[in-house]
Amino acid sequence: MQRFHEKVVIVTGAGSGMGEATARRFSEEGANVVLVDYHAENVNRVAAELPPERTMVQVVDVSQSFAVNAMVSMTVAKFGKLDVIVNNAGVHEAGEPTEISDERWQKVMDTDAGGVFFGCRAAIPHLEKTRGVIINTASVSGTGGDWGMSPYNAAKGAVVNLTRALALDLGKKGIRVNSVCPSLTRTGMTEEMLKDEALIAKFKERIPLGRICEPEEVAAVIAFLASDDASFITGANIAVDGGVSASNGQPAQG
Ligand code: NAD
Ligand code: HBR
Repeated sequence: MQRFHEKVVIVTGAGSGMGEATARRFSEEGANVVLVDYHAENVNRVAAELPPERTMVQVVDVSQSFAVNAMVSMTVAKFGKLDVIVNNAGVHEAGEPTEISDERWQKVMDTDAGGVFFGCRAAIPHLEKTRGVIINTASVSGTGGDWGMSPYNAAKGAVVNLTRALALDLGKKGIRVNSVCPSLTRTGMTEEMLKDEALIAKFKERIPLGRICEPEEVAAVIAFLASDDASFITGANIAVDGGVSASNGQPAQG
């Protein structure tokens, strides 16, 4: 499929995990892709495997609004327009609430919530011209609480409701805004968790499909939401969770 031929797509957090898989997917489908990450080595490694004439790298910290504004301006300066922005970069902070320092709270809020808002805000004037699309990476952690993840839950909850609010504000401009809400996915963020076999067994018990998500499975949903196949979908927070959110929380019997 070449659904994104001549489209211009920004993907943040493209140096690893879901962002990497998403950048590769858009590139495979013909897009001009701007790969953004603050980890220069990783994002350059991913970009080196994509067609140079359709690929741009920007080393940006998405928690800094001036840098995000420049990211969008430089994209439009190079490719002439913007069709899609995927606000995906994120960090995870966990622990008992009393153990969370001001700095850790601020880091997750500034990156996971602030970075998403800054990306949306900078992109809007350009997306209005192309009747473009915003996709944010939220999480199942944005639609319900987790034990020991209060800062992350707060930040992802902000992304979920920001997605709804922006869909209201931008619908008349022809801009669609959606999010994906994955459950545990095999990426850099979860590398340590995935080594804990007892923990993963507990996760699998709670996932009706009985396995961990792969980053390419999230990328496929992001590509769908960015495509014309999703032309009447806006304000939706789409679970990509193997069925986790179908449960009311009671344990399996038998
Ligand atoms: P990852 O760590 O593999 O990738 C995240 C990327 O974002 C990294 O390359 C990192 O360098 C980059 N990044 C972090 N902070 C940044 C900043 N301030 N500026 C620019 N780049 C920054 O993790 P992932 O799981 O692929 O994470 C992608 C998104 O998916 C995140 O928003 C995460 O919260 C979300 N998510 C992850 C899971 C999971 O289980 N892995 C589940 C649900 C949602
Ligand atoms: C744990 C998983 O749901 C996440 C990091 O979002």
